[in-house]
Amino acid sequence: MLVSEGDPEAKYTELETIGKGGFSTVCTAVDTATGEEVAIKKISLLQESSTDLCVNEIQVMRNGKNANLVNYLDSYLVDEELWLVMEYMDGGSLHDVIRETCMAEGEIAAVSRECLQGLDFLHSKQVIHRDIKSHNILLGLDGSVKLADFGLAAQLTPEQRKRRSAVGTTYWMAPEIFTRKPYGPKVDIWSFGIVGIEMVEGAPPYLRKTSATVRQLICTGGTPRLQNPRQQSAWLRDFLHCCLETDEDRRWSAQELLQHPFVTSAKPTSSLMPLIMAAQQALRSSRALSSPD
Ligand code: 3AM
Repeated sequence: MLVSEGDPEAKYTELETIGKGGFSTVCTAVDTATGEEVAIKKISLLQESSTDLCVNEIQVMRNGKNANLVNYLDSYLVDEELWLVMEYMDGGSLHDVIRETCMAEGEIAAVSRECLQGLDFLHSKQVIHRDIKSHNILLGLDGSVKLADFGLAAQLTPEQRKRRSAVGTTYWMAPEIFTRKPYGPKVDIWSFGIVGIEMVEGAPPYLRKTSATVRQLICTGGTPRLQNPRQQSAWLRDFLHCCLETDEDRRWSAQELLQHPFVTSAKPTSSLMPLIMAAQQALRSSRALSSPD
């Protein structure tokens, strides 16, 4: 019931593979009828757990049409794979920008506003993303910023208003997940605070530590501190503090954070274009250097 009938290999002409994950491959393709470029995520269904992730991802994406979420287009069953067709984000990920460039505060604020708009939308539909990190924030060359990868998302219901299972990516996970407390949408806000630190410092806190140590530090270390706080404005520091409040009840919601002066003073998304282009250029150069043929 979730997938479309028909042969996607006739509808789309594949171009190139852009990435590989555990059980999935992402490639670019062109819709032969419209000429529109799309991304196709091909997920192997041979693993039972990947089937659950797929169903989850399709359900969230289908109901999640919003300017700050990667748009779902279609899905198909092809042999033992599920093909998820979505809009192609031609500017790479925020992780690429963080790795290859240095972001100014106005740019950090612009990315924050766009991501918080996406989170506000998801949370208004009682959906928790549960894997917010810079790798899952995709960019367009026009400066657009969208949340991606809904495989771990959870739909809350009136019967189940909180979740308990420990999922996510360690460095970005909120303390209440590790302490096994029932948790809600605010875990995404903590993770976005960690993305804020990535944008300032180039990496999440505790990156070089073992995962057991990271877990312990997140549970007991309080709000992670910036390495050189005096280099940032008071608004940015306060914004991060509001995201990284260890007490879930005191942590701000996406809606509240959209009113924070750091966010309301953000530059327009078009200001991100030079940064995104610079990151893409740097990545192309390093790829050319590592494979000169
Ligand atoms: O391997 P890297 O990090 O370069 O950003 C995603 C990741 O790239 C990219 O595919 C790789 C494997 O997940 N990706 C996923 N969805 C995408 C989309 N809709 C996408 N790139 C562009 N548009």
